[in-house]
Amino acid sequence: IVSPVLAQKMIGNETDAQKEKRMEWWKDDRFGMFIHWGLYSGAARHEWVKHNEKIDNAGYQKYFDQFNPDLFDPQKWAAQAKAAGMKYAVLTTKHHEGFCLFDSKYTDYKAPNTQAKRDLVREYVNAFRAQGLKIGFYYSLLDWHHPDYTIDEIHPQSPKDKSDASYAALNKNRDMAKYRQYMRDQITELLTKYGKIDILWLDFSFPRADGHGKGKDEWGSVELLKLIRKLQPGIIVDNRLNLEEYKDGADFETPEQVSTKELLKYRGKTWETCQTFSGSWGYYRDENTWKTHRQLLDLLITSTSNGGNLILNVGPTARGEFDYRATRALDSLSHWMHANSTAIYNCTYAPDTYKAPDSSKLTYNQTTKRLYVHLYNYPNTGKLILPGYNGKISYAQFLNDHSELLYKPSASNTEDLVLTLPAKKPDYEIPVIELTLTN
Ligand code: JFZ
Repeated sequence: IVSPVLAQKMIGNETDAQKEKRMEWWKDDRFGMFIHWGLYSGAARHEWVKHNEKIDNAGYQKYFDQFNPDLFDPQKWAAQAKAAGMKYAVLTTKHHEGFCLFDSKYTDYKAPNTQAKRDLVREYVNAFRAQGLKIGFYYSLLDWHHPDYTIDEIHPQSPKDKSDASYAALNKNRDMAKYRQYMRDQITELLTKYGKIDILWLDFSFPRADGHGKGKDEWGSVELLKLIRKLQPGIIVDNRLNLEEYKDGADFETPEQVSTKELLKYRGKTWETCQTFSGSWGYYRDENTWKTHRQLLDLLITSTSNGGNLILNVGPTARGEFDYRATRALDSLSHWMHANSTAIYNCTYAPDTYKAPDSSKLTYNQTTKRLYVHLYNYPNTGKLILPGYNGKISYAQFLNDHSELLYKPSASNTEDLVLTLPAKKPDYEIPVIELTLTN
């Protein structure tokens, strides 16, 4: 818990009003696509495979040698994201494995030196920008390949013996000051060579009392954030730089893989929950834990109904395609969003005066004064009670086809309204009713 006094420490001098303006599009857009793609996509068993299986650089080399994304078609990625109603994307330019999808002057460990022979980040930027999507970069602070990155608690070569002496022996030729410069140089490349970048997603901090973790001092977080703001004044930055003591040390919170129940706690904050289709972020061929369409919809609706964003992750294959399971999941979301996105974009949680009807969740557009009732269980009675809504609404319709829904005051409790619903549920997993509010 950060005390309010400490939280007043500032790195820059932006006012609250300026920040609100800068964040406006992001809050309105609500829904984005995360893309985790790298050499680990070839191993196809988790983006942490290098760490999980304690593979050294030599042992990992085969994934670099094999990398050949012959089906990579970023226009197709962008079209799939856009069809699903996603408004922005965030691509891993470098994940913990250290491999860079972009053409960096500061390393040979990059896509142009593989069979891909080109800057894949540039192609992503061009394709997504052309479709009107906002552009985000994920950049890993951790680096399990760089020779100057010190071996710590979270590293493939972390020692079994946790004594300071064994860490010191492993790190005698490693220099974090040089690694910090490497990060500044690469982030400068990313933020100067690709035009306007809308989001930077830095990942992640793990400060430890025993000194074998990493946080703001190891990353040089304050200096890094100043550099980022100087190069891209409009950019939106996540909260994983370990700058919690600064009021402007982050733009949004990042509740990761949390349940929809937990999202209720984030009301009133600025946040984006990041979620996977299947559990792993990188392509994991044999994973059998794919979320259902209903679970994905619930994440999207619950995020909006608690005033936050959802960034849903795709892990493309080593050939550069979204696999069929991801494609099917996106197709189902497209079907729902085509008809119901008005209940997501520019929406947030409803004022407390509106109680959610049975088995429903509410979203609310303050500008248009519309309330959206997401029907998790379609009533087989043909009736839906709107509790305490008498006098509060002037019109009701399904959102998907704008067909009128008739209502009248309840006979038993005149505060309530009773909506008449058709016997046949509209062809959406979770149909949405739009209520026009009288004020
Ligand atoms: C990180 C990565 O390690 C992971 O591979 C993926 O990229 C994800 C989006 O972010 O995972 C984290 C980072 C921070 C926390 C948990 C998982 N955390 O602070 O709880």
